[in-house]
Amino acid sequence: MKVKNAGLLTSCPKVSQLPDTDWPEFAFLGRSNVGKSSLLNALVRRKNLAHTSSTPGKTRMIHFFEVATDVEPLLLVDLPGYGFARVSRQERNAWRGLVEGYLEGRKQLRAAILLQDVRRDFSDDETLLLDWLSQRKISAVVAITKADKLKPMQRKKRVAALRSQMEGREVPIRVTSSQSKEGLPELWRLLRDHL
Ligand SMILES: Nc1nc2c(ncn2[C@@H]2O[C@H](COP(=O)(O)OP(=O)(O)OP(=O)(O)O)[C@@H](O)[C@H]2O)c(=O)[nH]1
Ligand SMILES: [Mg+2]
Repeated sequence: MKVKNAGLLTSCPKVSQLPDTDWPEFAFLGRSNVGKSSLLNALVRRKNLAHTSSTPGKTRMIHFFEVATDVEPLLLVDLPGYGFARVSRQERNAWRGLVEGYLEGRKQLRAAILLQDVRRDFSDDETLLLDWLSQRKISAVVAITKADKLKPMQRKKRVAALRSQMEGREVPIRVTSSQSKEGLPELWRLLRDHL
């Protein structure tokens, strides 16, 4: 898929303010700092369209990016990350309300892309999210991020470990790096298959 143009459509702090659009959407979901905004930028080949953060967990809004492609227009959705330390129960509940509210009610959502750092194991956060999505019949894709951080042999081992941690869940996995750009055409192809 060729990206012709991309720009911010809107940023939403509340489920009640989601944009009333009907373009197909793909949402980036994952732990804070896993590389959601970076992957989104890399996919549309724009350096800092989605803001990457040196202060994890600052993103408390859902950002919608319009993307013109050679196939059809679509939206890429940058969701706030979870799992950073020292958040109150109230903040956790706010995250849950916003993200789950979006995912549950969004008819045009074609797939949720769950990101996972190649150097870390899946935690309950990720497996519970995958099961939550599956129960709601929301298609999920796993994008393993930051592949450039490991040498080929180590990476192979880590990807195999992550595959086995999926415990038979039938979710496609792509190995990516926003830095080296590897895996991005493969991820685009997978997304296109969900259009
Ligand atoms: N080496 C390398 N670093 C990456 C890659 N992707 C992201 N990073 C770095 O990881 C950090 C976090 O990236 P973000 O894209 O801001 O992560 P995020 O998931 O959007 O974080 P939140 O918005 O806080 O939830 C930044 O310092 C990025 O430069 C990658 O593929 N390779
Ligand atoms: Mg981000």
